[in-house]
Formats: sequence, structure tokens, C-alpha cells
Amino acid sequence: MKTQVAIIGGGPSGLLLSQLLRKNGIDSVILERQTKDHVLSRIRAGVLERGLAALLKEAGCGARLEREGFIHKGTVLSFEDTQIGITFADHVDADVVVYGQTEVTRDLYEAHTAGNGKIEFKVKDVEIHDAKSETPYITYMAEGSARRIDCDFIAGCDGFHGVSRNTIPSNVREEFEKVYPFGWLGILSETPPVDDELIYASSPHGFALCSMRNANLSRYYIQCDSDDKVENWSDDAFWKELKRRIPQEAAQKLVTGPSIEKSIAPLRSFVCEPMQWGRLFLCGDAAHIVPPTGAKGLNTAASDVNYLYRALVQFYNKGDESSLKKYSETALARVWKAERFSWWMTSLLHRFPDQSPFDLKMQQAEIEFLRTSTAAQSVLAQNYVGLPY
Ligand code: FAS
Ligand code: PHB
Repeated sequence: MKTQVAIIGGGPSGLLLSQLLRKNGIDSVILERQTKDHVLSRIRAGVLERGLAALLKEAGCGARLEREGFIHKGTVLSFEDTQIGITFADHVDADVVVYGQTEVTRDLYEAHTAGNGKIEFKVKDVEIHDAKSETPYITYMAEGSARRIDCDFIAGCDGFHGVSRNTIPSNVREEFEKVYPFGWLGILSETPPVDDELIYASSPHGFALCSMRNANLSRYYIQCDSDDKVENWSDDAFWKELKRRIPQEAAQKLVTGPSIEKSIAPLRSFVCEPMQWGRLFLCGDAAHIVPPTGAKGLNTAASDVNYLYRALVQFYNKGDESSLKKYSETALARVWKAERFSWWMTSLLHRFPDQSPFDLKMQQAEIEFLRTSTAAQSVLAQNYVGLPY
């Protein structure tokens, strides 16, 4: 098979890139190792920056998001008995949209199918060849037979556990990582959200987050031990723990119900430099991971896709390779700012197993500064709604 851009990974990064390329007359093929149903069964991000919403609209996939997305004009941070309401419009001319990553992926798959996009599911043994040449290719197995795709470029959109990143030689690649000593236990429940805004809560018992998907679908998280197991947590145990971590007025009005999904996500910060090698370009989780505290994972994947798609259009339409040559530098400039914000929110709001009384005082002082400083709130708002592309 021959294509212009071979995309490894049929998650949001790969699908969005494929859709944007198709809109600009550039041919691509997606290789996905799972089934579509498996990809759509993942419950992940919930908050979209305007930049991602605009890209989805540009890709022709923004209609349902515009109809069903919840515009959020602020967020709430609570630290023990202190609550800080951040109103984005007081600081930036932007807001965010609450709309689950699952729905984004569903919309992208629908557009991909409607556009007769090419995708192969349940592929195995994907291997990248000659990425440093002008004629890279991919070999893989599908339906028991060996396949090959010859292409001009390869987009590694295959997430943290994919093959793309490790195709960059270890003596070329530099990896930066911080693994946090805790995870997030998340549940989905068909109950009304506890508040109109998201509540990021820090308590002596640990962190909790109150989020939502729609007026009758709520998403809650509590910080848990990194080696904790979902089976250790009954729904009742989860609700009881959540109530003692969020502000009391929220706890009193919390509507509980059976979980329809329950999972634990590990927390890490990770960046691979560079994000390109020859004609291989990494996008999204294939290149970087953030703790979800800043709601930056999916949104930073979107800015990578934005830079790569525009550079590819510039190459195919004008023969200009300059943006492709600068892709890694351009993408990493924004990636690192998202990493910093996600690390800062995580460090501020979580209780670390080994933290000292001094460390706690630093968290309390940071919260008090945030509560009393417009400048500090403005920095949070600018980062939360998403820095410019
Ligand atoms: P993805 O991992 O979504 O997609 C990669 C795709 O590549 C997958 O479909 C995979 O099956 C496929 N693939 C992998 N290896 C392959 C191979 N060798 N061949 C072919 N295909 C291959 N972000 C937030 O903002 N908020 C959150 O609350 C949040 N929660 C998360 C919870 C979990 C458990 C995880 C893992 C991530 C979470 N994220 C969250 C981050 C998440 O939203 C990612 O940023 C987002 O999925 C990135 O999208 P992709 O880059 O497409 O990677
Ligand atoms: C979610 O709704 O899943 C969500 C929202 C905000 C975050 C992380 C996760 O920071």
C-alpha cells in the first residue's frame, strides 16, 4: 500500500491528524492495534481548550461539541477550608468546554468513516523502517498476513506504550520523567454534578476532583496509593472518601449512585526530546505525558497535531519543509509549559506520602498567595484555558 502520511495510532491524535490532512487533500492511513470499540471504551479527559474545539471544527467534527459541550467560565480550588473561585474572564478572554474525550473520539471516528478514511484495526508487530530516508515504510501484521505501507511521512500517534518513540535511537532520544507516588481512582456515575464548576480539592486525606460529562453524568476522582487496586474500592467506600475530601457544602449536596466505570490511572510527567527523527513525527502521548491535574493531556496532543498538520500542508502545497524541520522545537516549546502547569497543580493539591511539615506549609502559603493575588490567579487562568498555539 502507498500513502502520503502513515499514522500509527487511532486515538484522538491520530484521528484528528488524519481528518485535518484529508480536509486539505492529503492522503493518510491509520494503523490501530485495538478494535474501534476498545478505543471508544476508554474514559479519559473531560476538559477541552478552545484550541482543540477550534481544530475539531476545522476538521468538520465540531457540530456535536457545539451542541452538547458545556462551556465552563471558571473553576474552583479548595484547600482544607479555603475555597478559591477562578473566573477565567477576569483574566483572559477564553473559557473551556467540558466534553468527554470519548465523545471527541466518537465524533472523529464518525467523520473518518464518512470521509472514507483508511484505517486498519487489530494490527500487530508494527515496525518503522528507514525513517531517516525520504522513503520510509512500515511493516505490520493484519489478519494473519504481513503487510507494508510505503509513505512520505510517519506520524507516531501511538500513545505512551506505542512503538514510535522507541524507533528514535536511544543515543538520539533524551527522556525526562517524574513518576508521582500516587494515582487517581476515577468513577463515572449517572448522577447530577455536585457543582456547576469543577472542584479541585486538597484535604489532609488527599486530593479529589469533582468533574462531569453532562447534567446527569458525573466524573469524580480521588488520589489513591500508586499500588492501589480498583477492587479495593466499593462504591460506598469511594463516596465516603470523596465526601471527606471536598468542601463540606459540596459533600452535603453530593448525589451518589452506582459507578458505571471505575479505574485507576497512574500519574507521571514525561517528555521525549526530540519529537521527530527524519520523517517520523511524534504527537500526543507518544511524546509526552502529564498528570491529569491540569487537564492538559488531550489538549497538548491537539497542539502537536496542529503544528504537524500545518507543516505537512505547507510541504505538500508549497514544497516548503521549513515548518517540518522545526516541528519538534515548536511543539516542545508549548509541551514544556503544559508540563510545568500540570506539575505545579499536582504538587500544590496532592498530599505526598513523604512530605514534611515544611512542605505542607509551602502548599498552604502558595494557596494563600493564590487566594489573595490577582496576578497569581491570572497565571492559573491563562494556563488552565490553554496557552496560545
Ligand atoms: P492515546 O493513548 O489516546 O491513543 C494511542 C492509540 O495508539 C491507542 O488507540 C492505542 O491502541 C494505539 N497504539 C498503541 N500502540 C500501537 C501500535 N504499536 N500499533 C498501532 N496502534 C497502537 N488527559 C486529560 O486531559 N484528563 C484526564 O483525566 C486524563 N485521564 C487519562 C487516563 C488514562 C488511563 C490515560 C492513559 C490517559 C489519560 N489522559 C487524560 C490523557 C489522555 O487523554 C491522552 O492525553 C490522550 O489519550 C492522548 O491521545 P493520543 O496521543 O491519541 O494517545
Ligand atoms: C475529567 O473530567 O475527566 C477531568 C477534568 C479535569 C481534569 C482531569 C480530568 O483536570
